[in-house]
Amino acid sequence: MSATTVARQCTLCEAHCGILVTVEDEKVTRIEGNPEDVLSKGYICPKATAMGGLHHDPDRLRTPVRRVGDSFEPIGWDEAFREIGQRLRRVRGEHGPSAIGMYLGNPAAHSSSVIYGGLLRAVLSTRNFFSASSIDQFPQEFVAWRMFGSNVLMPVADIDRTDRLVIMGANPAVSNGSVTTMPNAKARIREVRRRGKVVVIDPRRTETARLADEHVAIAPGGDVYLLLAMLQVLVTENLCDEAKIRAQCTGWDELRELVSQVTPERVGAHAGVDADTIRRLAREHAGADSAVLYARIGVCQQVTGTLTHWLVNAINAVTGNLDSPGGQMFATPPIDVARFTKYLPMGYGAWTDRSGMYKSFRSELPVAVLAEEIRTEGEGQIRAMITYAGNPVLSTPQRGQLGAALDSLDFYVAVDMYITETTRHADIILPPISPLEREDLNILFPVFSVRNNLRYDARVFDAPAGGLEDWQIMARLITEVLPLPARRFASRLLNGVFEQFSPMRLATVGVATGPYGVLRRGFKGLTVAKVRAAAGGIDLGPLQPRLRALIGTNDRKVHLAPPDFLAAAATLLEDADRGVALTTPVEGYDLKLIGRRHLRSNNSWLHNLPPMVKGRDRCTALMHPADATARGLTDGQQVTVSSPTGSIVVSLEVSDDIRAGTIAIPHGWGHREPGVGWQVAAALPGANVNLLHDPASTDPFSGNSAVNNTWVTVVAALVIGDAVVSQADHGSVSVSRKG
Ligand SMILES: Nc1nc2c(c(=O)[nH]1)N[C@H]1C(S)=C(S)[C@@H](COP(=O)(O)OP(=O)(O)OC[C@H]3O[C@@H](n4cnc5c(=O)[nH]c(N)nc54)[C@H](O)[C@@H]3O)O[C@H]1N2
Ligand SMILES: Nc1nc2c(c(=O)[nH]1)N[C@H]1C(S)=C(S)[C@@H](COP(=O)(O)OP(=O)(O)OC[C@H]3O[C@@H](n4cnc5c(=O)[nH]c(N)nc54)[C@H](O)[C@@H]3O)O[C@H]1N2
Ligand code: SF4
Ligand SMILES: [Mo]
Repeated sequence: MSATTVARQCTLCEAHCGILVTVEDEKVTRIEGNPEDVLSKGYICPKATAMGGLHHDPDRLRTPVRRVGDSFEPIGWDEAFREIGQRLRRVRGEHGPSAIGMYLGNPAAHSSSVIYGGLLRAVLSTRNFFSASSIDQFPQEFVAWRMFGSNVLMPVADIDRTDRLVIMGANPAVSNGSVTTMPNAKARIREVRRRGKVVVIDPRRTETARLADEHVAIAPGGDVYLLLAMLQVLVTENLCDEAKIRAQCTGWDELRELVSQVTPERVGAHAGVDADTIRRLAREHAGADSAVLYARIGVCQQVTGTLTHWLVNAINAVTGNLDSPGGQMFATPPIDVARFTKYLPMGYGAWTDRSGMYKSFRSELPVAVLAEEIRTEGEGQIRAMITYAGNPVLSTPQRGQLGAALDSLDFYVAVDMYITETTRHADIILPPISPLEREDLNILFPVFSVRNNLRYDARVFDAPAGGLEDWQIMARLITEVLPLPARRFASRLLNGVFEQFSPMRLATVGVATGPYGVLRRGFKGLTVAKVRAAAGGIDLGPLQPRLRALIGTNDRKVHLAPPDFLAAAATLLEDADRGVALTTPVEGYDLKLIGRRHLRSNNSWLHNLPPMVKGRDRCTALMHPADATARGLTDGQQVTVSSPTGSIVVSLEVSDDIRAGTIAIPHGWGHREPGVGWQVAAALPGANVNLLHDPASTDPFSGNSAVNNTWVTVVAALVIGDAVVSQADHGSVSVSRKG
């Protein structure tokens, strides 16, 4: 058999690295980096080969399945959609549109099918829409909306041109960048070092920190104090770009007043960073020709998520680094999403969850209340669910209640290719075809890329007969939930119409009418046909200053000092002066738990592929030697980690890479539930760290889950013979074999 090689992208994470996939005899035999890819230039990480592994994984579902008792049996697509339609319509008829909830997970954003996911959400018009965004970038979107007038205007760090890169709460050497798409972040960081300086602010000496010139091991949760004090130094030492600020921003006087008394000496101890370092960080940021402070989920998943990202943007703005090369910029993507979305209402507080604690933001509710909204009886209760490409049982804090909540539903349909900890509770699971069987255009991530670009995904395998893509599944769900007269006839008609409007076709129109498109630039302009023909995509140049064109605030200025942000910061400072800081331990708990990502893992769903899990256990608690010694604990030992919310057992990894007083455990593990289809993952299950996080711990502005904000204790796990006895899973004692 001859081999064929196809160029496309790895769609596992935001980097979307260009890959060359070689197929022999219907088998993927090699996956390499594509040197012609305009953004990744040949780089891939070890996860790229998982694209082949996923395709061939025997545990991946290839047909819809229906629950029968405790197991699933295959059913046909038509039968599945008919049943789903009947049951969803019944729930809505009896209880109204909000009785159907929907959760959209992370991989949905990695294909253009997400357009149809959005359409389904609109057609459902439910108040109970949730997504992984509310345990991820919600604070950044919230800040973008309040400062720049649109949630899409999350600025990109122009790292390829900056002279100074300060990374706060992100580990791009492992994650390859997020909300700043930067495949091969390591090489880009090395380039910044050649031009200038790289600083990493992180409680752990991460893979990124090892590449940097300087590592500041901040106390978890201390960033807000550090940033306020940096601003104080910038203001009192007159290090700000006054002319640019006056031209670009409003709120400068209010911001200055807030920070004027926040000296590094006053708050340094709360940040866990000494005053001299804070002063130097501020002076160096102002002194560099260009500088960018780039922050991501380490500081999003905090009760101060919104405040921290506000201060990050403010520091970049007041030092003259907003909307200029080497600073924070906005991309010019081929489909200029930010141009139209700035007119969309954010619907902030248009409704709340039923407890009244959480406001809707961009017309969705924080995932932190998902289980509660299913469990709490009465008017407005969720009685049916649709999940699309998400695993919230593992990926979100729900006090371990979400599985049982999903079981209690009248009906639950999951769109996923695996029987996971979440989808195992479904009545029907609808699997899309494998990513290698779909053709696509990367339309979302050029909005956040470090260079303007457009890249295409060719099919490696023909779509199997009868297989559906996610968007086709979404389209069929839409026709089932629409109130149609003469249903059978009308839905057939509508399905025919949808088939003509594939996301690829829609994108073709979007690109043609976009900033580089043929409609604007004539025959030399960009078309999808040209991108298809270019095996590594098309580079559209470096980021350009364009805030004036994009800004959506009423006065077309950057809002440096939203009054509610000022008030919240003032309260934090008063509390800190009283000795109650976010870094002060709570009674009975003495270690701060943070998260950690690994290069061969991607949230919860690559643990079923042997090459991704080989080697030693990675679901460990990382602890500083001083903390281990103080507790009489040793490396490799099984320990019980407990918070007021729950406890789990993991093995201990002792290392001075982590700041004393802090421990780090990765999320996405805990493949222990019965009936899950992941056979490889079940053999090396790890533990679900989200059982430790209190769902009520959230950023008060956006409702984002504050999973880097949990105080815990760690003790030796009780071991009897070769079994570990743990108080895990909310008090129920469980016994499992060691190792
Ligand atoms: N404690 C803690 N929790 C966290 C985080 C943390 O740092 N700490 N990080 C959070 C973040 S940033 C995120 S993004 C979330 C992720 O949270 P989720 O999006 O809820 O979960 P994933 O683990 O990404 O699960 C993705 C699911 O989609 C399925 N899938 C994969 N590809 C496709 C596809 O093409 N189509 C369909 N239909 N299904 C597909 C997979 O089989 C898997 O079941 O986790 C969050 N949870
Ligand atoms: N290999 C791999 N790559 C991935 C993913 C994956 O699971 N695995 N997930 C993808 C997804 S969905 C996302 S959203 C991105 C996320 O990409 P990143 O934002 O880079 O995420 P993390 O690697 O979790 O880095 C967060 C860092 O914040 C630090 N941190 C924790 N608490 C604090 C704090 O209080 N202050 C400061 N300053 N730092 C703190 C942690 O130690 C950690 O190093 O990665 C994407 N890429
Ligand atoms: S960084 Fe790795 S997982 Fe992410 S797109 Fe590139 S190869 Fe795929
Ligand atoms: Mo994420």
